[in-house]
Amino acid sequence: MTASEIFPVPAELAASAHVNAARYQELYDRSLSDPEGYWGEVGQRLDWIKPYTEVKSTSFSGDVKIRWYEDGTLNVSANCLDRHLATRGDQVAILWEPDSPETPHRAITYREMHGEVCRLANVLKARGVKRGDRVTIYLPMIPEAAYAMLACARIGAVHSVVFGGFSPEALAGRIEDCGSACVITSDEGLRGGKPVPLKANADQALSTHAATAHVHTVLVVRHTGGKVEMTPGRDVWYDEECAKVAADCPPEEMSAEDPLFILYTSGSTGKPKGVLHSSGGYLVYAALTHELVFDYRPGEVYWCTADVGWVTGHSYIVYGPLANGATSLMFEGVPTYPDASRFWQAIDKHQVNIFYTAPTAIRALMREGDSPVTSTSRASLRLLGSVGEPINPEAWLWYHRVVGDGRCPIVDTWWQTETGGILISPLPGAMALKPGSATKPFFGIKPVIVDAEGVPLEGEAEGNLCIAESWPGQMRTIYGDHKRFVETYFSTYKGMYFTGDGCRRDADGYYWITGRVDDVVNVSGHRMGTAEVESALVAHPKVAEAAVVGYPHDIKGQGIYAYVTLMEGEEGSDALRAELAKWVRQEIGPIAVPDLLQFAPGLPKTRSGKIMRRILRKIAENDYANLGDISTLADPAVVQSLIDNRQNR
Ligand code: 6R9
Repeated sequence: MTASEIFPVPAELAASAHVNAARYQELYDRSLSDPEGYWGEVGQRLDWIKPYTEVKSTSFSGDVKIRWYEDGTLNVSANCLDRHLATRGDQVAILWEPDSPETPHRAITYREMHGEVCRLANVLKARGVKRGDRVTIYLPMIPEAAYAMLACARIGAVHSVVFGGFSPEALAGRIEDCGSACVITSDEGLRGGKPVPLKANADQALSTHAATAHVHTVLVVRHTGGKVEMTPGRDVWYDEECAKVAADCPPEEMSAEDPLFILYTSGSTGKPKGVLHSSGGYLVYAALTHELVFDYRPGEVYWCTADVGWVTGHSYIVYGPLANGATSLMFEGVPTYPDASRFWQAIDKHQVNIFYTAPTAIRALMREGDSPVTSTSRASLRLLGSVGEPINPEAWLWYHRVVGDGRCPIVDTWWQTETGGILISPLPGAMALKPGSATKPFFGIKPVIVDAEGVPLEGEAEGNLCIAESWPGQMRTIYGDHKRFVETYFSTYKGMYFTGDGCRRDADGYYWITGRVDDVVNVSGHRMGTAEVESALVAHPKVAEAAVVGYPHDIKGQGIYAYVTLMEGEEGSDALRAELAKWVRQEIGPIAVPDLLQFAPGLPKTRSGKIMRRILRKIAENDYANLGDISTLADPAVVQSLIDNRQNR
């Protein structure tokens, strides 16, 4: 199987990259043996108002305390903007590519962005927003989203970005949980040519939830010009308010440990958790990983396709790139609008050098065949990245061969909302690549694979992934619920951070994330990674995407239920079912063959592209009454269609 192929570091890259193999080993060893020394030096990449003298003060036991650069003070927005003005004030900070290629793009320089952020910071102050207050940002992918984040950082307010695709219900819950008194939104968003009624959603959230009555200000960006209702006193136009204030706003001096933002993320149980990140440690980690993992060089155009409502957008569209003085491309639209060539055309248009996207997008585009890609040049591309879920070797190889013309290394970056930045990933000048493996830990990261009893496993091993030592980008707590923080992450395996992911380490010390451990099925006593079965199914030429879950089975304990989306133009049939069963048997073995296989034209996905297996599990279990909250799905209608076509035999 080609998936076992190894892709060596291109010689030219080994010579020119920030980090080569020898340097990686040297720095990695040092970062573990002398974390104070290593992180103390690295922290100096930021501008501190008062330099830190204490680097690390962390404990994973008892009450769990995580503090980095504790006595230092800084301002995050000054680090992302002001300090670049003297050297690269006229360089583009944000390159904005709109939903439609017909709409003109925007190029905002560091100097312009500094003015925009200062004005907005002054507007927030004029509306009574103070240091420590929470501000909810509910915006589409427009530059104002980045301005809003940095304006909060400038005055010491804590932002909570809520993905523009979330429902009024979800928005209200998040406003309520953190008690934010100000919401920044826009008239409408635009995705794939369709308007998204953001202001109307915000109105609905605020009018139907009494617990949000403390919201005193809704700041509305004029984006599409769509008609909206304005509640006098509460609602004001962003442009009108910005015109009234000065374009200068001195940055607030913040402690390294003051919170920078809250970002809500779902766990396996309960309501979304407000993951809280710090100012100093978070920015050090986001900036360092952005520079080294993407081997970013001054002047390059870097494009991360994530949404700012997702942690990837926080760390790798806004904070990391801007702290590094990079040019960060922000895209408003979707990969398939107006057609499946959109990404590749935008790469040519803006001469993008580094491109970072998610496996779900890669698979969706792969399904459209090679010609939408090969009709473009992509000669500017140098490096590709992947994030969000395990990338199956089939998609990896296509991304490498077709999108990257076989010349661009792929960094498969494993991390989480909780980790703030990338923890396991190739450094492209240092690691040979194995398709489907996130390869090796970043500096300071000490992965530990444990068995079900929590016993650390050495060498080649498979088990649950924990991290033994803290790193500066780690979340500090769950907003308002430190007890839940300790219970969720530090009580399963004492003294270690538990990631919730399964992982295998091979003979070369490479890490392979096998998916959430809650997605593992046990068939007749055999442990089976659902991702493994999915990967096998997707490797079949007629399959575009697959999601696999376990369901109760009388004899085997658990059976395997597979939902399969076929390539455009393919028809589901019993013959194809049998063909796929045979295929999986060949790829992995008889224990991996799905017991039930349903052809599904669409899968339930969050707007960030993650398949919601929780829902698929319920459908597989015939438990339709307890589907839970489906409001966060990109297309809630797929759920009924899946139920209607459920397989029983
Ligand atoms: C950044 C982000 C975190 C979960 C994580 C894991 C999965 C992310 C991955 C990956 C395999 C990768 N995940 N990147 N699995 N390989 N390169 O996605 O954060 O939304 O919090 O999700 O996503 O299961 O635990 P978040």
